[in-house]
Amino acid sequence: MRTQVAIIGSGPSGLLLGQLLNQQGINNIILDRVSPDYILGRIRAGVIEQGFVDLMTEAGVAERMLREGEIHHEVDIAVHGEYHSINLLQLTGGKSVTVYGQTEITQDLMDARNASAQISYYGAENVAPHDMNSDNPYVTFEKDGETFRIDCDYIAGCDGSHGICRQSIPAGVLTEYERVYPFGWLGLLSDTPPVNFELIYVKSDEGFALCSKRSASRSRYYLQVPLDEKVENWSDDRFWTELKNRLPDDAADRLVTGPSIEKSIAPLRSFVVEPMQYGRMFLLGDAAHIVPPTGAKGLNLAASDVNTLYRILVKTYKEGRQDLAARYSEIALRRVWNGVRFSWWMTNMLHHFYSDSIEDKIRDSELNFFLASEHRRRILAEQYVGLPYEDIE
Ligand code: RFL
Ligand code: PHB
Repeated sequence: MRTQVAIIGSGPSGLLLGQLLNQQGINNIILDRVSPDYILGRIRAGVIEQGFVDLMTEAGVAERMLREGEIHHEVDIAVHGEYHSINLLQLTGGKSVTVYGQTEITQDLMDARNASAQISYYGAENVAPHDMNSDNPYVTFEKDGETFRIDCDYIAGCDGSHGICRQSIPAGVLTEYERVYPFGWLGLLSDTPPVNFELIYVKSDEGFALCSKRSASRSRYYLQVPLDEKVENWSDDRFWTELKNRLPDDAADRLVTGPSIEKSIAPLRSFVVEPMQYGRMFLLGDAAHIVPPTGAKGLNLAASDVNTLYRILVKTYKEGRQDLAARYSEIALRRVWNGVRFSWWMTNMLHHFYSDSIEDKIRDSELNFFLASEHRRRILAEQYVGLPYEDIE
């Protein structure tokens, strides 16, 4: 087989890139090792920046997002029982975020893919990129006992944090930067009305908690837990009791509990590789960087990588700009590092580090400092709604 762009990974990065390229008449094949249902079963992000909504609109897949997604002009931060409202709209001169689940985005993109003429292979085993540093890269994989080869111009590594693309780059090419935090997030999804219209990020003596949602009848809550905590130790009852414990009193009184639909623990880390490319293979989204979810930036950074590569490839194919592909990593990384810094900063300020050290007191002081004045809240708001995408010249 031959295609222009071989895309490894059918998460939001791979699907969105495939859809945007398809719309420009650039052929692509998507490979994923698991099934569509498995991908749709992962409960992850919920807060979407305007730039991402605009990109989905450009890709022709934002119709349901615009209809069903909730626009949020505000986000609340509760510190030891006291609320601080961050008025995103006013602080950023008119910007807001959309609350719409990653599962729904993935579903919308899969529907568009199915309606297109582009090919996808799910359940693809032993996927491997080859000759990425030559002008003739190719990808091999196995399916139903048969081996396939895809010759292509470029390979897009959209295969998440444990994918094969990053691992296939020879030793010594990449530099890895990593920070592991001493805690994870225990998430619970339930068909109960959310405790609040706005999201509430909660700092309490017992640790961080987050009240989020997927709709007016579906809630998503998170609790900071120590790194070695096991999900089996958390009955629904224990989760709700601990959440009430951490929430401000009025929210604890309003909280509607119910059976969980999903419960899982995600460890928190910050991770970046440089460069985000090797010859004709590019790394996008979680394949290149991981951020702790505190700033809601993971999926949004994946979208900005897609935006960068998409615009570079369109100029490459349509305007013959052969110089641009080599600049993907340098352009993408500028925005990535902003997101990594913001997520790290929010994580530091809002979590309990179980240390009772001077750093804990300084983190408390920093949070209070940033919440205390309008121009400091603006710094937080501008980053929460998302920094602008860079133009590709
Ligand atoms: P994905 O979604 O991991 O998709 C990668 C795909 O690649 C496939 N794959 C392979 N295919 C073939 N061969 C191989 N060898 C392969 N290895 C892997 C996988 O099967 C998979 O289908 O990466 P992508 O597309 O880059 O998307 C990234 C996002 O999923 C991630 O950044 C966000 O979910 C992070 N995140 C959040 N981001 C936000 O912007 N806002 C949020 O509110 C937010 N909340 C979250 C989050 C992540 C969380 N967890 C569980 C990590 C909340 C949580 C709890
Ligand atoms: C979510 O709804 O899953 C969510 C929202 C905000 C975050 C992280 C996760 O910062």
